[in-house]
Parts: sequence; C-alpha cells; structure tokens
Amino acid sequence: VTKTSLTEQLRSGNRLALARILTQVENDTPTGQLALDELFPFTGKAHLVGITGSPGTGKSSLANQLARLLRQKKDQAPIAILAVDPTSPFSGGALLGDRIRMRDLSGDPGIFIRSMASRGALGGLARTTSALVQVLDAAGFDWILIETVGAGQSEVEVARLAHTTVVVEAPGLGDDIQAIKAGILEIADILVVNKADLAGVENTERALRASLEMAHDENNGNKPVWKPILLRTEATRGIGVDAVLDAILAHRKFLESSGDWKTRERSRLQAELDSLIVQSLYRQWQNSPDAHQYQDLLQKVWAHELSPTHAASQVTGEI
Ligand SMILES: Nc1nc2c(ncn2[C@@H]2O[C@H](COP(=O)(O)OP(=O)(O)O)[C@@H](O)[C@H]2O)c(=O)[nH]1
Ligand SMILES: [Mg+2]
Repeated sequence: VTKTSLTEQLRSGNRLALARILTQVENDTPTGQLALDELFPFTGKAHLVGITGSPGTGKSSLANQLARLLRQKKDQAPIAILAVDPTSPFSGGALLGDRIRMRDLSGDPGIFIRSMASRGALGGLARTTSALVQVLDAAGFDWILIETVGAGQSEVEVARLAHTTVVVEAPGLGDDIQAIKAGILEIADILVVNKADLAGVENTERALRASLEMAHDENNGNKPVWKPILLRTEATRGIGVDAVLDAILAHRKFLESSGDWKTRERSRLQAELDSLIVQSLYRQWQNSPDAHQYQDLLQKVWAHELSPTHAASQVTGEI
C-alpha cells in the first residue's frame, strides 16, 4: 500500500486507513508528515468543540450524549470524539475507563472515537492534537469533540484550538478555584455545571457566575461579544444536554455572523506558519559557521555585559 493510496482510502471513508494515519501522525513519522501535507487542502471545514474540565466532572459522559444528540439533530452528520489524555502512559486506568464508558457509541458507524495515549511526540500537546484534528477534519467529520483535562497551560492551548469551548464543572470538587487558576474560565464559551443531581449545585453555579462576570468584564468597544452561557446538566441521564447543544449551535451562528470563524482560523494558521519559519531559520543558523559566537554572547548576557537585544542583533546583523 503506497502512502498516497492510504490518504485516498481515508478520504473515501475507510476507517482502518484513518486509524493508521492517526497513529502515524501521532508518532510524527515521515508517513504521518506526508499524510498531513496531502490532507491539508481538505481541512478547515469541521466545527471543533473543546470539552474541558477537571478529571471526573463528566466530560466523557457529556461528549457521549452530545455526539448522540448531534447525530439526531444534524441529519446523521459524522462525528469524531478525540479524547486527549495528558497523563503519562502509565496511568492507563483512566483511559481504559473512558474507553469502556464510550464503548456503547462505537456501535454507531457515524461516531468515531479515538484516545490520544501519548504526550505529543510532535513537540507539545497542542501541536499533536491539532495535527490529529486535521486528519479527522480531512476524513470528513463535520463535528469534532475534543475532550481534554483542564489542568494547565497546554490544556488551555488545546482548548484554544476549538471553535467552541465547553468548560465542565461539578459540585463539590472545589473546581471553580482551580479553573480560575488555570485560566480555564476565560476561554469558556459555554460553562456547564454537570452532576446537577448532587448537592451543592447552587453553590457551584453561584461561584461560577461570579467568576464569569469578573472574567468577561472588559468592554470590547463595538465588536460583538459572546457572553458565555451557564448551564446545568446531568450527563449520565442526558438531562440538560439538548440545551448545551443549542448553545453550541448558537455559538457557531455567532462565530459566523461576527466573522470570528474565519479570523480565528486565519490567525491560528498564521501563528503556525510564523513559528515554523522561526524554527527553520533558527535551525539553519545553528548549522552555520556564525553559530560559534553564541556561547560567547550567552556568557556576556549572563554577566549582564550585553543586553539580549544587542546580543541578538550581533547574531543576525540586524541593527
Ligand atoms: N451523579 C452523577 N454522576 C455523573 C454525572 N455525569 C457523569 N457522572 C459520573 O462521574 C464519573 C466521571 O464521569 P466521566 O464522564 O468519566 O468524567 P471525565 O473524567 O470528566 O471524563 C462517572 O462515574 C460518571 O458516571 C452526573 O450528571 N451525575
Ligand atoms: Mg473522560
């Protein structure tokens, strides 16, 4: 099987080819890189929905229910769930738990579920996730749900990949404080208090409402702004999930009418291009005869004899 025909098979809906390409891309192999290049023209169509929050809040349960509902509501549109597990491969338990909980969905050929087992070999969780999402996008999934644990900066970056970010909280975890720390609330388009059947929902909701108001206080002039929607769910029984889906659809409308849908993608692609250019130029310089000055300059910067700006301009010759 040649590389080209593998991407062609993926494009024609072959799930085995899709799984193989995802593995190649996740491991950053030359085959994976080639596939990404070949598939790029077919990307940029899917609606990416990030579902983030602390472990155990009910993200997988919610993703599961959302996928089901989306299938019904959107004329059986194909849906992918990418479960990003940022923990080490040794904590296989949680991953297995998710796999089992999501198993009932795999009977529907229109829902494709994939766990990301390893931390990005490509250099960063966000980059690997982005690459896998591109493959799923090119494979024709109109909706891609990305489940990620909202525990740190890299997860915030993953959430930024998404068009719509759903932050999931649950009563009694002291999560609101953690979420604020991680900057998770600032990126929430939709905030879900799950486990509405448990005691303490009102308290969690009140705390979140207060922090939301703080996070979204700034006045953005005339630009239309999206006000995050706060909702309650009981994901295990599917209660309130239709309202979450409605909020996602409303957010999509907002992105399209405000022009943000295009702007977000463009600025993400520009940032990717710029960072690749910078990396490539840096590598070229490292392999050039000029690179020998680097250690000298670094010593001078450390000794505070030379400012980093001056040191850099000596390297590049730019004044
Ligand atoms: N009581 C209650 N339990 C829930 C609810 N949603 C999820 N759970 C349970 O909470 C646990 C963690 O759910 P899971 O979806 O795996 O959370 P994740 O770690 O955020 O993906 C599981 O045992 C679920 O059955 C809910 O609405 N109410
Ligand atoms: Mg989960």
